[in-house]
Amino acid sequence: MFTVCRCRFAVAVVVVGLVLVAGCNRNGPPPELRAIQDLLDEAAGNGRADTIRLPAGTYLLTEPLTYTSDEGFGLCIIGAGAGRTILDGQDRTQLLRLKSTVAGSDFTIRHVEFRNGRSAQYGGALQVENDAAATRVDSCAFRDSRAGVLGGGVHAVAFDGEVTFTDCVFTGNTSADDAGGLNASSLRGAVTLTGNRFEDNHAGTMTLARNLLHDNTTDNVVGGIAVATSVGTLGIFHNTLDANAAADGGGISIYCDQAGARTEVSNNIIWRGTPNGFTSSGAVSPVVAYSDVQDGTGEPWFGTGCIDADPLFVNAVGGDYTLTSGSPCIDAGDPASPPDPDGTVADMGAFHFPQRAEGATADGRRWTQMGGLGPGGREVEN
Ligand SMILES: [Ca+2]
Ligand SMILES: [Ca+2]
Repeated sequence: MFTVCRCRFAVAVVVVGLVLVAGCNRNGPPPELRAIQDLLDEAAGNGRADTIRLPAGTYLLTEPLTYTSDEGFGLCIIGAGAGRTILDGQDRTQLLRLKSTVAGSDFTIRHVEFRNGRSAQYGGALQVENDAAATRVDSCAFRDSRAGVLGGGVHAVAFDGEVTFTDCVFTGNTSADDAGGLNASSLRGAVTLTGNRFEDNHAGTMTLARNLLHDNTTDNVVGGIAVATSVGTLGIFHNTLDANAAADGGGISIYCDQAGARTEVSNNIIWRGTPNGFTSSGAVSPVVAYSDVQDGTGEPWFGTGCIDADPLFVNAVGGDYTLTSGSPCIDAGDPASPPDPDGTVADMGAFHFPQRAEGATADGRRWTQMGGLGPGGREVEN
């Protein structure tokens, strides 16, 4: 699906076929890691866009790979696939740190697995600060990493740039403070998180669209989705949350610092949040619409189209959060939302229940069931 490099400029450096040497070098990082760091250093100042390809293999890091640049050109880092190209911090080092302050320096990271990262502060596995350009992370896995402050798996922040995570897996990450899986924010840009999977991350996670979050736990606030904004607009659509627990805000928690902030929360399933499914604080009191929220009935935020009924997942215990045919969430989303790929009214939650055979939609378009992140796959139009 993601085979086309999104660098804004022509690819200038392509490195393939690095020879991997297993184990560590007592006198420093092994040669293949030194070679990668050399490429990053060169890319940071060569006045053009670069792509660095990481061949399949397990890279045992003893110090982070770093890239700090003030040139307005992009950087792509592309692996052979999560599970094939693995950066392993051996429980002692952060894995990758990227930083830029200028426009045009888009970062793309794709098909890489990050695991066993450690950071005393931010981003146990990956730390990205891209103030004025886009950060896009596609089809990566973040596992078993830990941060001392924020973003056990990933810490990705921007002032004006957009931050996008698509089809990533976050599992077993921990932070001592907040955001066990992912901390992503942009002061004036957009944060878009689509099709990601969050499992067993400890502390909060933040997400927006079509994410599945279950069994996340924190001792602080927010087990599932934590979103904060000062004056921006937040949209939280088509997420499925189940069995997320926190001291407060087990499912979704929204904080709006100033009255100018806007929020839209609709088409979600928020089930078994402990102690509650939804909380908000700050200058704005968001209203949830067209969502299935356990114990939401009577709450001031329980708005138009909301229901409080068992979503009838196929097998929540087994991690299958697709809907059974009797689910009250089917066709219960906002009628004004884009229709499901099968042409019917939007279902609540991350996975829609297909009511028509593949290839047949009401308006003649075709759609195909894809093997996606959920056990039932996701559906895409084509
Ligand atoms: Ca460059
Ligand atoms: Ca539907």
